[in-house]
Amino acid sequence: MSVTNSEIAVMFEELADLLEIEGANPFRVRAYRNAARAIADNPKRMTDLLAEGQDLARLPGIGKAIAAKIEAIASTGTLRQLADVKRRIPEAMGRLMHVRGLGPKRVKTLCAALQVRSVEDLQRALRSGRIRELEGFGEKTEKLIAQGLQQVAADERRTSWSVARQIAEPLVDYLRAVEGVRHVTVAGSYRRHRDTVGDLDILVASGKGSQVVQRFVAYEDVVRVVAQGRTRSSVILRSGLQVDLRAVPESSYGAALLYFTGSKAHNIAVRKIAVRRRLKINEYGVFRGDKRVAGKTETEVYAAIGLPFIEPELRENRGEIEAAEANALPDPIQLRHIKGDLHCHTTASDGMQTLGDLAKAAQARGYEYVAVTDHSKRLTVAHGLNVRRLRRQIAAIDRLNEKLDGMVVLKGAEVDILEDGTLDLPNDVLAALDLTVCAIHHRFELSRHKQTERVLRAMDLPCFNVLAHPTGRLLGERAPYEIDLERIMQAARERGCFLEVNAQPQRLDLSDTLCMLAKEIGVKVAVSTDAHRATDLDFMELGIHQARRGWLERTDVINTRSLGSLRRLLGRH
Ligand code: DGT
Ligand code: CA
Ligand code: CA
Repeated sequence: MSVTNSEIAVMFEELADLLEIEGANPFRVRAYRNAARAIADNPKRMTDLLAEGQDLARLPGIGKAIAAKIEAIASTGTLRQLADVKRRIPEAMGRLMHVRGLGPKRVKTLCAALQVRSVEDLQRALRSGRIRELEGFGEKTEKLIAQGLQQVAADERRTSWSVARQIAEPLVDYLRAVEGVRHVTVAGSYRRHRDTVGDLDILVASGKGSQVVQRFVAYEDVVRVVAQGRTRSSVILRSGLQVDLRAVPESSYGAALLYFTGSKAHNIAVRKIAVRRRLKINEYGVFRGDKRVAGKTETEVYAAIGLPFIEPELRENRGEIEAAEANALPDPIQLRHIKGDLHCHTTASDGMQTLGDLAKAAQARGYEYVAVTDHSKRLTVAHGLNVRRLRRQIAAIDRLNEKLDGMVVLKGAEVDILEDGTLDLPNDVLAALDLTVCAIHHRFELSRHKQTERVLRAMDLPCFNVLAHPTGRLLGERAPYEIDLERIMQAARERGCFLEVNAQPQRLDLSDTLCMLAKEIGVKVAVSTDAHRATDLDFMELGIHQARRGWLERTDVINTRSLGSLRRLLGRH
C-alpha cells in the first residue's frame, strides 16, 4: 500500500496552517501550500514517480527541499517537521484557523487566553460566552465563529469532486477488468458533478454479480467491508471515502443508472410522472402491470414516461422535470465551446509557469486567446505587480504576440479590490490592459452591507471587467463571505461587468446555484481556471461542470466568444 497524493497534500497543508499560526515566514508557508496544490493536482501518483526513479524536484511547484520531504513521507508514511510543529501547537488549531471569523492571529489569541486546544474546547468557550469578552473579538465575531464551526463539521464529511475522481478512476479501471463486466459507471452525486460528494455509488453491468462483489471487496485500497451481499456491497477505502457498489444485469442498466444517479429529489419527481401515466418505475425498469416496457438505457427509460433525456447535472429537481415536459430543457455549455482562459498567473507573481509556457499550453489546447492576470501589488506574498512591473509585462506580451501565430495573449491583471472600493492599481495603467479580473483578498469579515458597497463602488470604475471568485469560499475550509450577490449581479449587468466561475477545485465559485441566479438576473459569466501552472488549464472542465449544473448555455459564458466579439464585451472603457 502506498500513500496517495491527496494524503501527502494534506500533510503539507497542515504544516502550512500550523506554521502560519506560529507566525512563520509567509513565503515558507506559501511554498508548502503551493506544494500541496501541485501534489494534489498531479495526475500521477508521487509514489509511482519515485518508483520510476524520477526526480520530483523537477515537477512544477516542488523544489529540492520539498521533494526530499515527499520521499520521506513515501518511505515512512510521516512528515517529521509536521510531527515537530504538532508538539508545539495542537493539531486542531490548524482546522480552527479556517473557520470564518478566525484566522491565524485570532486562533493564537484563543490558545493563549482561553486555553482552546481543540474544536470541542472552542465549542465550550462559545457556550460560556467568554469569547466575546476577549480583546478584539466581540459578539459579532462570536456569531461568525459559531456559524463557521457548523460549516466545518458539515464539510468535513464530504470529499471534493476532483479528489473523488483520483480515487474513483483507478477503481473503475480495476472493475472494468473483471470477467463478465460490460459497463461500469460512477453514479450518484459524482455523475451529477456536484462540487463535493458524500460517497461514491458505482454501478456495474454484469451477468455475474457475485464475482464482481468478490473482486470489489478484494481491491487493495479497501480497509473495511461495511456490507456484502450477492449483488451489492459497501466498503470504506483508505482515504476514508465510502463506496457503494451495485451489480445489475444489462437489461436493467439504464433504469438502475437513472435510480442511482439521483438525485433523490429528481427520482421522486420522476416516479410521480410515471404514476400519472399508470406506470411503475424502479431500479429494474419501467413496468405496465407486470410487463417491463423499458430498462436497458436511460434514454429508453425517460422516453417510456414521456420525457426527453435529462443531463445528469440537471437532475436536482430544480425545475428540470417541468422543463423536460415542456420541451424547454437548456442546452448546457460544453467544454468544447470554450475558446480561451481569462484568468491565469505566471512566474511574474505566484504562478509556476513563464509567460511563454502559458502561451504554449493554451495554444496546445486550441485556444484562440489566453489572458495573463498576475496579482497586483497589495498581495505581497504572491509577489504582486506594481505599475512599473505591470508595464514591463505589457511590453513583454506585446513582443510575444508578434511571434505567436493563431493565438493572442491578452493583457490582464488580477487586481485587489481595496476596502474602500478602489482598485489596487491606478486607472491609467489598467486602461492599457485588455481586461481586469478584480477580487477581494482581504477583509473578508466586513459586514454584508459594507462588503457589497465595496464591490459596487469598484464596479463603477471603468476598468472593472470580471469579479473573480465572487464569494471567496474555499470548499471544506472557508465559508463564503457575507455579500449581496443579487444586487452585485444586477449592477454588473447594468454596467457591462461579468462574474467569474472560478474553476479551481477548492473554489468552484460561483457555485451551481449562484450560476442559476446569474442566469435568472441575466448577467454573463467567465469560466476561468485561475491557472498557476500549465496543467491547471485542465480545471476548465470542473468550472464547466458547475456552469452546466447552473443551467448555463454557451451564450451565457463570455469565453465561448471569438476574440473580436469578446473584445467588444470587454470594452467598457
Ligand atoms: P452524496 O453521496 O451525499 O454526495 O449524494 P448522492 O446523490 O450520491 O446520494 P446517495 O449516495 O445517498 O445515493 C445515491 C443515489 O441513490 C441518489 O442520488 C438517489 C438514489 N437514492 C438513494 N436513496 C434514495 C431514496 O430513498 N429514494 C430514492 N428515490 N432514491 C434514492
Ligand atoms: Ca453518493
Ligand atoms: Ca451512496
